[in-house]
Amino acid sequence: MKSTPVAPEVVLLHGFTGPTEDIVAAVEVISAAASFRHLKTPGGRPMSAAMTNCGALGWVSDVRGYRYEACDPLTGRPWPAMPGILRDLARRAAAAAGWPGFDPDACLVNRYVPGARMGAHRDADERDFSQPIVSVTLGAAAVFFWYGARRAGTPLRVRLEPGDVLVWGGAARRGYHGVGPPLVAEVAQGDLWGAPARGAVTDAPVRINLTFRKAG
Ligand code: MD3
Ligand code: FE
Repeated sequence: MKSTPVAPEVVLLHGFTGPTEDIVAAVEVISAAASFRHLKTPGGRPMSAAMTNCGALGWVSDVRGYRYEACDPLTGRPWPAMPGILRDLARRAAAAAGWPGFDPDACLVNRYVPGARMGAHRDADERDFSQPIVSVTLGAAAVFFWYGARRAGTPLRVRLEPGDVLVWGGAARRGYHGVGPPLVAEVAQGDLWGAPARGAVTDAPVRINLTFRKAG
């Protein structure tokens, strides 16, 4: 398995998921129980990525601020349980990157349609910063921006492909980061039967990102 150290304590595991059908099916089960929704920032603006959660805790944002909650505010019910296939994936990825024993209790699911993005921020609502964060890209690719300790200067750009898994630990866990909109998949080859030519836009790209955390 190819892996690239992006920065100190940031490891990109290329294609770590293997085939993604079962992972995508698990996300469909989650979103059937807890719908994707556009959370509002504390300032009252809707976020461009749609979100849902699974696991004992789910990340929410509203006029009262950012926090983790045990229940979905839309339904009042607990967030859907974290499917074993997702928990195992996160644990295996963390171990492969050098953090054995990762035990995530929260998985934030972000959905990006064309134009949706996430500006530079850092994840600071979790209790235990000694635990890593594991992030999984599904569907379309996107460019990830890594600023590091300060939200300034030119970020490092890393293209995340579907099936890639990023693991962040140590000091990198507190780093500033963001992500651009989903990128259109280029058609590998034109053909004579009406398929689009190389580089043509096909379906609107949708990227799903799973972010596993130890939040509580
Ligand atoms: C580095 N999500 O949900 S994943 C987020 O593509 C978030 O959906 C982006 O940033 C996305 O908070 C980026 C990669 C990621 C996630 C959390 C991190 C990188 C991180 C926390 C600390 C450092
Ligand atoms: Fe983040």
